[in-house]
Amino acid sequence: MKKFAFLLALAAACLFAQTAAANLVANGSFEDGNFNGWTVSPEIREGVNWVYHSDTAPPGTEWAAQSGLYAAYHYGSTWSTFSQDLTTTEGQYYNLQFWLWTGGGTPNEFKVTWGGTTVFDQTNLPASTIYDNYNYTLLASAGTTTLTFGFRHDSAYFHLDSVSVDPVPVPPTMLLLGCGLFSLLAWRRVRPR
Ligand SMILES: [Ca+2]
Repeated sequence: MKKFAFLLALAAACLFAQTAAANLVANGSFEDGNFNGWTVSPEIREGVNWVYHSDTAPPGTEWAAQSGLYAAYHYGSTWSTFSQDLTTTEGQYYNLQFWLWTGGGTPNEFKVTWGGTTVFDQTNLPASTIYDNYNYTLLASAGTTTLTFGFRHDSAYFHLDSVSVDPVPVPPTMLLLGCGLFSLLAWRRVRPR
């Protein structure tokens, strides 16, 4: 009976372990009020690449943050990047999510890369009326994955906010199968001979 309880606890622990997940992106909502955690190229400078405090902007308007009080901004024809090295697990899928406001006007270009692979690259995006949500499921192929946002917006602003990268949970059926096999192996080891 004790062995049965042990195996039951083992299976429960196996299932519970799956629920732990955290955003890998440091300062993804820019609520530090700056670019802490990010590498910005070619420079951090107000009016080019900067973090803006939006408490005076009415919610839902262009100069409001998507979440919290701060968002990151790019303006101008200088190609600029915000990037961050993430600690990932090779073979693990991740959900990348972020929110972008496009000021409109041409030319503009917005590009996203994941470990050097282009996820999104579009020129002359139309003006936003609300922050647009972008969502991708991506596979990590190394222990470190660089996430990079690239911008050019000659006559208006890009606003980036609420960047998150979370491990994609294993599908429940696969998890149950894995836990079942693990418990079965444990059972074979502890059963009386
Ligand atoms: Ca924010």
